[in-house]
Formats: sequence, C-alpha cells, structure tokens
Amino acid sequence: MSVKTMLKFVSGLMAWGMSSAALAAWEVNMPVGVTEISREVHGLHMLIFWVCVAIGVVVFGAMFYSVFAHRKSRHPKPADFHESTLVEIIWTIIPFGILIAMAIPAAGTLIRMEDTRGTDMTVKITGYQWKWQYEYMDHDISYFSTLDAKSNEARRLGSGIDPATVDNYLLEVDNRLVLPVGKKVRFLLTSNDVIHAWWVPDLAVKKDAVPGYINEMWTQIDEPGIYRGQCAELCGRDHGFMPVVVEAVSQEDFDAWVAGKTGGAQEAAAEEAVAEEPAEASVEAAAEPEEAPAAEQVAAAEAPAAEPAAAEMSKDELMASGEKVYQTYCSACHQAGGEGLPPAFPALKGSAIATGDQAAHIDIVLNGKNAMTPFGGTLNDEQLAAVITYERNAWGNDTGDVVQPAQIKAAR
Ligand code: HEC
Ligand SMILES: [Cu+2]
Repeated sequence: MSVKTMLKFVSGLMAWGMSSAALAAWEVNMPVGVTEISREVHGLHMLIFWVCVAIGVVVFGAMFYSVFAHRKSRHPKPADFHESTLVEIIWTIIPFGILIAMAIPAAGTLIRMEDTRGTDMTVKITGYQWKWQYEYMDHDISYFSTLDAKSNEARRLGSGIDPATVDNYLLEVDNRLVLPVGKKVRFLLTSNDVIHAWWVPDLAVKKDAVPGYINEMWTQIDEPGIYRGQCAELCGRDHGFMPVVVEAVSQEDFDAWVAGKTGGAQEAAAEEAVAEEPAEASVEAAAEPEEAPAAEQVAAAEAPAAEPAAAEMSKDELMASGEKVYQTYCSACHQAGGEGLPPAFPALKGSAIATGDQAAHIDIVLNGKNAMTPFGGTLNDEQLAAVITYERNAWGNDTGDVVQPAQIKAAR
C-alpha cells in the first residue's frame, strides 16, 4: 500500500465518522487553485512533501534497521568506534544538496509572485476591524465587504440558528470582490487599525495588511467562479468574522458590473431600492465613491433627479433597508431587538436619543462617541438615513418621523 493510498484510507476512515456535509467538504491537501501561481505553489508543496517523505523513509529506515540488526541480544558487546571525517562530510553535503535543489524552483516561484509589473488593473484593499474595503483605482469604485447577514445572525450566542443550515457559514460577504478573469490584477494592501492578512487559498495569495505600510501582490484568475478565504492574522475579537470572497467573472460581465457601479448606479440604486432587496441596493450604493466634483456636475446636469443624496425615500423603503443595515452594522453591540447590553452598550429601544431630537441621533451615528463607532465613513447617506429611521420606529420607538438622505448629507 503506497503512502498516498494509506493516507487516503486513514482520512477516509475519519471522514466516515462525520456527517455527509463534512464528508463532501473533506479535503486534506491544499487546493490546486485557479491561477498559474497557485498551481506552481501546489506543485512545489507536493515536490517538497515527497522529498520529506523520502528523507523520512531513509532516516527512519536506517534507524529501525539499526535498532533491529544491532540489538543487544545479537551484539552483547557493542561496537566501539568514533569520528569518521568521510561520514561527516557526506552527511553535510547531502542535506546541503537537497536544500539547494529545493531552493531553486522555490526561488523562481517567489520571484514570479513578487513581480507586479504589467498589471491590467489595481485594487486597493484595506483591512478594518472587522471588514475589508475594496477600492478599484482604475474605475472609481469603492465599497466595504462585511460578513453576510445570515452568518452574522447565526454566529450569535443563543441565536437558535444551526450554523449547518447556513450556506457558506462565515465564508460569505455582503459585497464580493468582483474581478475579471484572464487579467493581471495588482493589489495594494494596507490596514486602517491593526494587522490583518488577506488570504484566498485558491489564488495562492496571502499577505499581511499592516497599518502605515502598503504591501503589493497580484493575481490572474483563469476560471470564473467564487473563491473564498479569510483574514489570516489574529486581529481581535471578530477575526473569524471577516471573510474574503472573490467573484471572478468574464470581462463582459465585469464591464457590465463596473457600468452598474459607476454610470448607471444612481438609476439602478433608485430602481432596486423599491425592488425586493432594498438593503442590497443601498449597500451597493455605498460602494459609490465620493464622486469627483466634475463627475458630479456632469451627473447632475444629465440626470438631476437621480442624484442619490437628494432622492427622497419612502418610509417603507427606509425601514426595510434600515433593518438590514442595523442587523449588519449595529446589532453586535445594540442587539437585534434594540435591547442593548447595558451598561456597556445602551438599549436603543426607548432610548432618549433614538426617540428624541433627530440632530443628536444623526450626530452620534455619524461621529460616534466613546465606544460607539463613528459610521460616517463606513455607511453612505441612504444607509445612514435608513438605519436611523429604523431605530426611531422599531421596537416600539414610534416617533413616526423619517430621516432623509439629504439630512445626513447636510449633517456631514
Ligand atoms: C462597537 C459597538 C457599537 C456598535 C457596532 C454600534 N454602537 Fe451605537 N453605541 C455604542 C455605545 C458604547 C454607545 C454609548 C456611547 C456613549 O454614550 O458613551 C452607543 C450609543 C448609540 C446611540 C445613543 C443611544 C443612547 O441612548 O445613548 C445610538 C442612537 C446608537 N448608538 C446608534 C447606533 C447605530 C445606528 C449603529 C449602527 C450603524 C450603532 N450604534 C453601532 C456602541 C456601538
Ligand atoms: Cu483581520
């Protein structure tokens, strides 16, 4: 039985004891991946694995043979010999040769991994506690990517939701990083707070995001698909809740996506806001960068009614979208039912601020206060208006009033 089949047998036995879902996901080796680099990395990994296996067989073989052949019952009087220069030279030269033989292909791959020349586009990735921001430098697109609402709900203590019923539990986000296949994409990687690491095994891309530094890496994906990864640097309480999801699409689909995010975004956002998934639309709208003044003028001239911050939203829209924003961004501290976790996190249900003056409410959400995170930089006007409206009317907080995106814009 070869080592490989033996490993398969043992892992098979272990998997047999698990549920069928775990069985389907059972894979002991690292993935081959979908880029030239990931295939090279996998090849190196296998090469070095087999070198280690061969060394192990030789070393343990010599050891077990000696233990057996020279045991005390056979040789009551042990041999008595000392230094052998020849043996010492041999056992220095052989490992040295092996190391060099392994370093040559490894260095080649490392150099290719570092070679960010000739890239077709650049995405800046910023790590936050606990989410990622993606900025498309060539397209004026920027958005945040956070744990999707379903996983976020199920992960809570006492949520009553079985994580096994959540698709891609802790490996799904609200906004994926969309990339075209066949294009060399450069990543600029940094962090806004502590050290994170951006890691997608299928792309063989993994690097630390360090505050104050910009790291560079690249990928070129061959096959359309969805590739999942995680933050790979212990970065605090919610380290396990900031997955990375890359969606590789054809160039045409990518172009359409870009068009949707930039040019057509306003109309699309307005249309989608009334469609079935309002929060998605508003999250997508969040992806809109602060438009350059020139672009804004053009947009305003061409379609003045579609300017996002000025668009009035109905109370129903605000409430529906606000609930999703609330569950994603606020419920970790203030809890799903607004009851908070006093004394650290105040209840919003019945809170004087959430039922009092709108300006004070807008101010604390925009600018934060003590342990309350400022959301002015994370959420856009629509999202903020929605979540504040939601807080003012949910859980029996029936102020009956609404906050419009224009008010947020004015308060910024
Ligand atoms: C990291 C935890 C945390 C998150 C996430 C968070 N908050 Fe808070 N929030 C706080 C804390 C702490 C306070 C109390 C601040 C103080 O008064 O010192 C607070 C206070 C508030 C208050 C004032 C309540 C009162 O009666 O004093 C409002 C309104 C509020 N938060 C809204 C939000 C909204 C909207 C979100 C999501 C967009 C959110 N919070 C997310 C921690 C959080
Ligand atoms: Cu992290």
